[in-house]
Amino acid sequence: MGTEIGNIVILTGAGISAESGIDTFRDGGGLWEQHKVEDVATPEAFQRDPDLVLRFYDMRREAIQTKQPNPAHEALARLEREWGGEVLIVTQNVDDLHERAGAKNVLHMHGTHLNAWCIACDKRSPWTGPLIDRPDCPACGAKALRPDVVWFGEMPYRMEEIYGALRQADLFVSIGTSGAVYPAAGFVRDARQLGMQTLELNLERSQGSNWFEESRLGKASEVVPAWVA
Ligand code: BJW
Repeated sequence: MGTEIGNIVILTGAGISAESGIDTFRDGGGLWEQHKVEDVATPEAFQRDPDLVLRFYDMRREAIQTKQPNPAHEALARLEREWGGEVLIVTQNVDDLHERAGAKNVLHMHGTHLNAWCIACDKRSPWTGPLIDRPDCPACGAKALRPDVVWFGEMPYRMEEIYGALRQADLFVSIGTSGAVYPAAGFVRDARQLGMQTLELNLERSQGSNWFEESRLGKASEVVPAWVA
């Protein structure tokens, strides 16, 4: 990587965790092949069939706790520690593998599996167990906990902070995301309009690939450490 770069915003998606054994959403065998997205990842689905949605998220919450960060997560944590400028990792992932690799400056724009959100009192609580049996909210006692993740039609978290960081950044890097879901898929256009350098690291060209000045294709566990080195 060149040394002229100051601040970096890195967007990550499911592809960075694929080699840790966490399914992506849209690849062959990905999560959406087993469950139609509209059946599990919308507020309407949760109203219609809460048991289906809670079971789907309970299964994934349990699974991610058995997974480990891979060399791509570790390389980004090292970059964050050693880079002279600001490094912000904006992840669409609801796992905690960036943090477990040692990264500190991580923003979860689609929420996290490891929180429960009480729709009665609006508090978020750390949560590692199941939600299917309708446990009490630790804050108010209501049986009104849902996964603290962002579903289609809901506003992703901390958008002002993300756009603020993009305005201060010199380089935008996208890793392991298909570019199918907005507003994250639009960040590369914002970055270009702001005059930033843009780089994509992905197994294959993403939907917004033409917007990137450079694409390096390959497995995250190989291309990310090679870029950071
Ligand atoms: C590898 C690899 C390896 C594999 N190494 N690579 C236009 C503008 C704005 C909004 C919209 C719009 N059009 C439609 C919308 C609405 C909608 C949307 O985007 N729909 C699309 C389907 C078109 N968006 C929303 O509703 C969002 N809210 C919203 O827009 O609010 C209004 C608003 C507007 C403007 C500004 C601000 C707000 C909310 C979206 C919520 C998404 N939620 C989910 C579920 C989260 C909970 C859960 O985990 O269940 O988030 S959907 C799912 O997709 C999940 C992911 O974070 C997200 C992105 O998926 P990702 O990470 O890209 O995974 P994949 O599987 O798609 O791709 C993996 C990639 O990795 C592939 O490219 C592989 O090749 C690669 N790969 N192995 C490297 N080893």
